[in-house]
Amino acid sequence: MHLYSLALISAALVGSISAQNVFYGSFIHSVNVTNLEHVTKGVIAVDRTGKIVQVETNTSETQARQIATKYRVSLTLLGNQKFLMPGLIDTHIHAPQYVFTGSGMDLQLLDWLNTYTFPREARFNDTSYARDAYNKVVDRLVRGGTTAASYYATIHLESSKILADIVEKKGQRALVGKVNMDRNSPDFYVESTAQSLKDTETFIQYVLSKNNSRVIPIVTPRFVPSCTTELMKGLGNLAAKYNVPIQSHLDENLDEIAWVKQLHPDQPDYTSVYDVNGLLTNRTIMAHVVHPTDAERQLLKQRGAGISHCPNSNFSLRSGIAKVRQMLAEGQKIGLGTDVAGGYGTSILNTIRTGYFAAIARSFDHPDDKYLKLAEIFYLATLGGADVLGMKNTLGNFVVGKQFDALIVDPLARGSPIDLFSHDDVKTIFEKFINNGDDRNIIQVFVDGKSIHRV
Ligand SMILES: *[C@@H]1O[C@H](CO)[C@@H](O)[C@H](O)[C@H]1NC(C)=O
Ligand SMILES: *[C@@H]1O[C@H](CO)[C@@H](O)[C@H](O)[C@H]1NC(C)=O
Ligand SMILES: *[C@@H]1O[C@H](CO)[C@@H](O)[C@H](O)[C@H]1NC(C)=O
Ligand SMILES: *[C@@H]1O[C@H](CO)[C@@H](O)[C@H](O)[C@H]1NC(C)=O
Ligand SMILES: *[C@@H]1O[C@H](CO)[C@@H](O)[C@H](O)[C@H]1NC(C)=O
Ligand SMILES: CC(=O)N[C@H]1CO[C@H](CO)[C@@H](O)[C@@H]1O
Ligand SMILES: [Zn+2]
Repeated sequence: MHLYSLALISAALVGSISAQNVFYGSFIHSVNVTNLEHVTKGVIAVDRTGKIVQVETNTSETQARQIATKYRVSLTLLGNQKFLMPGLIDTHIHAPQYVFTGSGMDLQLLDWLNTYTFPREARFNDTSYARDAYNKVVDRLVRGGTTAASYYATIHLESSKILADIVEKKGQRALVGKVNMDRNSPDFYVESTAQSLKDTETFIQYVLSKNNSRVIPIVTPRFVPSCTTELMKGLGNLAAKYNVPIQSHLDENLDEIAWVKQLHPDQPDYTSVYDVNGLLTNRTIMAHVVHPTDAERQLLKQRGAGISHCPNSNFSLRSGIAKVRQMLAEGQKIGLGTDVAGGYGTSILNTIRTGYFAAIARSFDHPDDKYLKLAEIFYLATLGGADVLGMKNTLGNFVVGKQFDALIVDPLARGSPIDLFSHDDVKTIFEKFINNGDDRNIIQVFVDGKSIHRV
């Protein structure tokens, strides 16, 4: 192995590659959808811009020290129980709905929107209320290990800007969208088409002017029933003009699908309504996709759109269970979403567990859809999520050249819900954390190599 010779590498190389952090210990990450790699005695070196510059496996501590010396930094030893894993990715979350997360689970989608969601979101016309709520939700996500999220804000321009500011200040990575609604909405929570488009363009320009690669604007028509064709077309044009991503909801609930059919009898299906309005691109994220037809899945694949699987759907709002096994086999882009507050919590760890049970429940009714393995669910929560956010080449696992968005997990942290035994190896410890761990175990969170949270 060439590791010993590393110490001899000339100062010239050290000058060109610098690291600010070199970790030694265990790490776990997805190599691909089926291959979850558990590394012990691993080294990960991260440079000042947060880029991973070196990854080694099966290394002695002496060799690791030589690598750290090469970069002129001290070695961070993880020890026998702690491990590194990629940051978790939430591809679908409504930030304002955090204020009622975990309550109001008694209704199905359309009644739930009118009864709980719209009145709560309407309050975000008050910027001080918005600031308080958005500070809390972003803190909560970061503590739970969500390093990247795709947020819906509300229809309000000023509050949406505040969400983007807060994400930037706290160092999380996010897509942030001002929501658009110009029809079938209550009087107290609706915009005119012209105002909606104007505010969206202002919002996009505002976020782009930050010139911060971690905070990106995303065009966010709420869903077809709440957007006129004129608005959808205008939003499609804005997404193309500024080359920004798009997010919305698709095929979540059977009543919703029937409503879209009634609103757009000229289109063959729900997916096509987005498509003809320029809203289905390779930077689009569609949430749910529980009941797509074969033609809709083909169209999603053809356009390269991503799917946010929100497994909580069938359990919280009783919408149904997505065909994740089938869509993975088709090579669709899929990640996980909490769908706060249709989903009852902000935790991606919890969404992993719900996703696991959702797949098992589906396999009972559909024996051909084999339930998902831990490797597959973990992929959805990390590398798959990165793919959906359009960041697969820069995020999602520990590969040289990618950005270091990562968590240090300590199974023995203060108050830990996990106990360990002498026979627990790294694989077992990781599984215990995934199934029983929580934010007490996430002792440090990095985005772009920068520590944004430390217990
Ligand atoms: C996943 O990676 C492993 C080796 O690391 C490889 O054997 C396997 O074919 C890959 N699977 C897919 C679906 O790419
Ligand atoms: C790790 O290193 C040891 C000692 O050099 C060697 O025996 C072992 O085969 C290596 N394991 C892997 C997976 O490379
Ligand atoms: C904000 O919306 C609420 C609820 O619809 C309304 O009562 C209030 O007057 C609005 N406040 C402002 C400042 O527009
Ligand atoms: C945006 O940031 C990049 C990289 O940090 C920098 O090179 C560029 O000059 C910045 N552009 C503007 C318009 O500030
Ligand atoms: C996405 O689509 C754009 C424009 O249609 C194209 O230029 C780009 O290469 C595509 N990107 C990917 C990753 O397919
Ligand atoms: C609406 C819908 O598809 N609901 C499903 C939720 O999950 C259960 C268990 O798999 C199914 O029986 C329901 O049909
Ligand atoms: Zn949603």
